[in-house]
Amino acid sequence: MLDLASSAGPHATPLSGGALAGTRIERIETQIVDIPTVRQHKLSSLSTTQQNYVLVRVRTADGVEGVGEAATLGGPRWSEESVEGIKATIDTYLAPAIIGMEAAGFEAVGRTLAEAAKRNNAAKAAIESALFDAVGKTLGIPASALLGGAVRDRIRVLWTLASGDPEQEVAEAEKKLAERKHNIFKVKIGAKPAAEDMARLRRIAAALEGRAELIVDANQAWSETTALRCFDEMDEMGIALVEQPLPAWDVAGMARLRARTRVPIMADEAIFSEHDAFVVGQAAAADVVSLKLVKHGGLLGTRRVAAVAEAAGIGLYGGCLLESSVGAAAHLQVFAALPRLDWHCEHFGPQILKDDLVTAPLRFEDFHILLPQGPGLGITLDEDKVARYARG
Ligand code: MUC
Ligand code: MG
Repeated sequence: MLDLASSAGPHATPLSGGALAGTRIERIETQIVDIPTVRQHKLSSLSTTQQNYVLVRVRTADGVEGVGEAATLGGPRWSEESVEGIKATIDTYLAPAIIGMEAAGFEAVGRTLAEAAKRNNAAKAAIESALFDAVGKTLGIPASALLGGAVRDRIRVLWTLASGDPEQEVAEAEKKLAERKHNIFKVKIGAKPAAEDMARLRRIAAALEGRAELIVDANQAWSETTALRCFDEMDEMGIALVEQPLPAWDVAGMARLRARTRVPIMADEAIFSEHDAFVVGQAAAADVVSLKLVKHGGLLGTRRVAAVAEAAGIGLYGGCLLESSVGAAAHLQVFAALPRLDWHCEHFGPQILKDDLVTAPLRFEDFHILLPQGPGLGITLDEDKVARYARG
């Protein structure tokens, strides 16, 4: 059997001829862009007023350019990757390893990237997104068609309340409801003592009662005892889902918590790889998983995690890291092709940015985000905007 990836290295044998004959990867370029947010976004361990991305452009032999994006949140504080590190890793290790390979050989490229660098999932995800964009454009089909085909053209989308000021948050939620953009809200908690967060949540829950659903994200902030106390209160308030209440490593704690509460638990930072999903599933430690390209290393990795989670009875939620329309579009392409996505998605990123990087930003309509139409990821970079927000 001819092995196309490992021994072949940078000049793997072409996988296919015909329409894909010209998808040999010729050039990969990276660029850091910084876009301010419309307000401060506060998580348990970080606060930010600008989003930082690495844009990746892959050019194929026949001149097609594919685009991908790696998002970070607050530098290397949400996960270990920063835009500076992502750019350096791609430029120095990942790009040279796959120049000359066929863009359409997604699995072969993925294996070569895995050999070139451990983890670095956001960096790998941005490259893979650009490959899907380039191949989709080459064939004139959406990336979702390369993943089995879309089963939905829109996804219910929630908004995150994260200023930390409950009065501002109620006003923000009211505006989103009135605009019919969002009627599920995720409240970011964990930056303050739990009692203060519970009071804040009560205020928001009372104001929106009967008109919106609420979920919360503690971003690993709590101990098991704090979580137990809060879960009872949140159950009373009707909170629909609690995301990552305990540190990512505390899978056993999540399982104990889950056994003692009626409020469903979502794993976010606890599940990066499909192996993590297997461990969490085996421990019965979560009801739902938040899927993100930056965690799973790309569209194919996201599908692998989704498959393992589903096999363990864990529901799927379309997570984000406040991507621009570029990164959000890549997520929507894979989310649209998942047979089930029971817990909706949170790709509000393009709406929290003061500006976007594409000529036609993603559309939000009637509490849904729409899958962009068109080949590849379905978006086109606005080069003026890219130049305006490019670092340096
Ligand atoms: C996270 O932990 O879920 C996604 C939405 C948000 O407000 O923060 C991010 C990261
Ligand atoms: Mg989260």
